[in-house]
Amino acid sequence: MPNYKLTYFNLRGRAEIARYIFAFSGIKYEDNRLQRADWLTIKSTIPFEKIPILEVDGIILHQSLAIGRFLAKETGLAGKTHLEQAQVDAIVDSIDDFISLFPWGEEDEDAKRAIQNNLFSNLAPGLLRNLEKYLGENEWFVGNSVTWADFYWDVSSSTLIVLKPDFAQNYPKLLALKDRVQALPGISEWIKERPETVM
Ligand SMILES: N[C@@H](CCC(=O)N[C@@H](CS)C(=O)NCC(=O)O)C(=O)O
Repeated sequence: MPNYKLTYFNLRGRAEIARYIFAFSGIKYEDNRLQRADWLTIKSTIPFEKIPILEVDGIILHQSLAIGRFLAKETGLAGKTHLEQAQVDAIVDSIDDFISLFPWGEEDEDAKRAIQNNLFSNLAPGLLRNLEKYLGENEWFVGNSVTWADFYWDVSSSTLIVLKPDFAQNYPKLLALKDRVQALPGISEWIKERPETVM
């Protein structure tokens, strides 16, 4: 088993997808959570100067979804065939397109709230409707077993629910999928034991 070190802030954010995969798969890793001051001193030493990064036996991977996809492939959570993998990736990307529109770094609180409100009012319903339709009566988004797309829905929607508690309230199938993910072995324990952070 390689030596894994995941570096991010003390947040769920863009590292939580990797942490879910580690938790579900029972893989040990170092969960390195940086204070902002420490980050500023090491930022310039990191390729592409953004976190999360995952060190795999000392090789640095960046981009949370590249990290997630790599870990999913290593652990059988990426989809069973190339076709399923493309379906899984497309769900992850559809969710990420929306998440990436949020002004996470905006310091003007009024401007931030206005952009968020616009996204929740105008774009969220379409995404949620499409995700719920895609899931249909199935247990998981793709194929007949859980994949990291299901994990990504849970971690992403949990952050969005912090910003807007009723974000997914009209989508019972998507809420039930969150419950199924959160009840999975490894993940349910992780949710209880992880550091408590707002995001
Ligand atoms: N698309 C990248 C985004 C990486 C990113 O923007 N990371 C932020 C934290 S979520 C960061 O490093 N911020 C600190 C900085 O830019 O100095 C990913 O998914 O990993």
